[in-house]
Amino acid sequence: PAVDNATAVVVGSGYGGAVAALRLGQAGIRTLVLEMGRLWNTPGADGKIFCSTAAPDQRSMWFRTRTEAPLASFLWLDVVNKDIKPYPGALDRVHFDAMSVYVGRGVGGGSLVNGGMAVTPSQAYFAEQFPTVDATEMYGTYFPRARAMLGVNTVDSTWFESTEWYRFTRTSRKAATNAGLKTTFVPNVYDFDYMQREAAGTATKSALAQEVIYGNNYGKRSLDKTYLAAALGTGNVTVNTLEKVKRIERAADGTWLLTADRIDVTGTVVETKQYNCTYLFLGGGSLGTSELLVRARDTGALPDLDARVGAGWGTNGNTMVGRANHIWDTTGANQSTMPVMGIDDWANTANPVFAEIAPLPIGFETWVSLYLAITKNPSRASFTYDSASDGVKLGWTAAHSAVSVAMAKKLFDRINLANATIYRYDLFGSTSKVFADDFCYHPLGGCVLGQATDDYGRVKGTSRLYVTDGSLVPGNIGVNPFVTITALAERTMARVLVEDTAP
Ligand code: FAE
Repeated sequence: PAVDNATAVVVGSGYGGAVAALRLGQAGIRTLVLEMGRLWNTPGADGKIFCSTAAPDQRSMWFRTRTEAPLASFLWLDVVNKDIKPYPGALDRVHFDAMSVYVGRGVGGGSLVNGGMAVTPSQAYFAEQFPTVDATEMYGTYFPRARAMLGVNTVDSTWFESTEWYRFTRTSRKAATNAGLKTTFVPNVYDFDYMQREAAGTATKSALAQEVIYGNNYGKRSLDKTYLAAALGTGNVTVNTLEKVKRIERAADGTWLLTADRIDVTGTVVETKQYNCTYLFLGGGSLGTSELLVRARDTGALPDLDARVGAGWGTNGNTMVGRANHIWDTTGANQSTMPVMGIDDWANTANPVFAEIAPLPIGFETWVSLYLAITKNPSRASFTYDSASDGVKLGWTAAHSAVSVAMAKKLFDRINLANATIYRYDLFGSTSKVFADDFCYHPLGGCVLGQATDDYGRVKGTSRLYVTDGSLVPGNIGVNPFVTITALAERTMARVLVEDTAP
């Protein structure tokens, strides 16, 4: 095939990819972004770009015949999932042996489908996880830069205390307070002024219309509206969609050679393309980047990559759980999809947990308090190359997940005891499963900063190859990860543009 040229190529358009694209474009560097998902800017027959969780269609999930929502059932009935037509939908669930991982697909990556929670970790825990990074500089420069660019804001507390849309949060807060636990407001990138107008009936509903994991039609400042819009605005950045990078190798002249499959909306490969570039930035996320690098090392394309490429992977200690409230403690039929509060027990060194109070936005009273717990699970797993599938396997086991469950259980047993309440057994599939131990939203690691890369994301054992995404984070960051990923990418770009690309 003919080879297209760009000075820099960025693989993926999530947080890491979007930061790289903007800063390269601003530096006047001709940059091409390759994204395997589609661009979400065209309304379907119903006039909407994305579908809601209540009525999922082909736009919901990445090439599926049936949706695979995180809550598999309600009262043990499979009321949640629907048959759909295979299509490059916005949410993917990637299955490994003992863990499946939710990721976003499309221009904007995870920002299209996530809950928008924009949390900065405590400086002490950040320093513990990244001992070689100057934490003062991160908290003085790069975290504020990331938050400003991402459009982080916080719910108005007066409105929060009175609106029906956050009754579920207040009910969970009461239960936590009864157990002597601390709660804290969690910032978000969803525009809370817009949400208040939704509630007042003066704006089209999105967060208040069950839209979130399959995309938000309004209100959310996803990356296509922030970093990526600014990147395109530089005039130096182009984005090619529905192109999946398969292979990276070094050309004889030392430049990078990439091979990518272009698919159509049925998933058929319509073209195999080649690209040539001087600088290569990997922003395919923890799964995408780890797979590309492990494959490159273990097929011999880049044999000098560090042995730690593929290692240091974790789930951020994720586990979900539901509690049943008393009949008088209602959670409300109307629930905003954007979480705004967490139970913060991270300082409890015997059992650190940070649990987001999650909605169950299904339009009727359920008395369920749902939580996404982030636990300080120290388990780590590795990706290994699988030549039979030319893909990777992930060594995460059920025993690894059991550590997260045990930590979350300690916290929620405490809450149940203090409130004389019980768990819900009907939410996560046909068995009486209380804790969701088989999926996660926060894949982290696989190319850990300072291990498989230098302290700025430069991949060891080669040159002009950079990682800017969640694979840099060593398996756990104690809070929802995208602000950290964005801030680390800002730090890498500030350094690399000065030291590596100067003429
Ligand atoms: P990511 O955003 O996943 O972007 C990677 C991009 O690269 C994707 O668009 C891929 O399609 C693309 N790609 C991958 N491989 C290739 C390839 N070979 N060729 C071409 N393109 C490729 O990576 N985090 C929070 O902080 N707060 C939340 O509230 C939150 N809620 C979440 C809810 C859900 C349902 C999910 C799935 C995630 C949530 N997360 C949340 C996690 C967050 O979205 C995730 O950490 C970041 O998106 C990771 O950013 P990266 O840049 O690493």
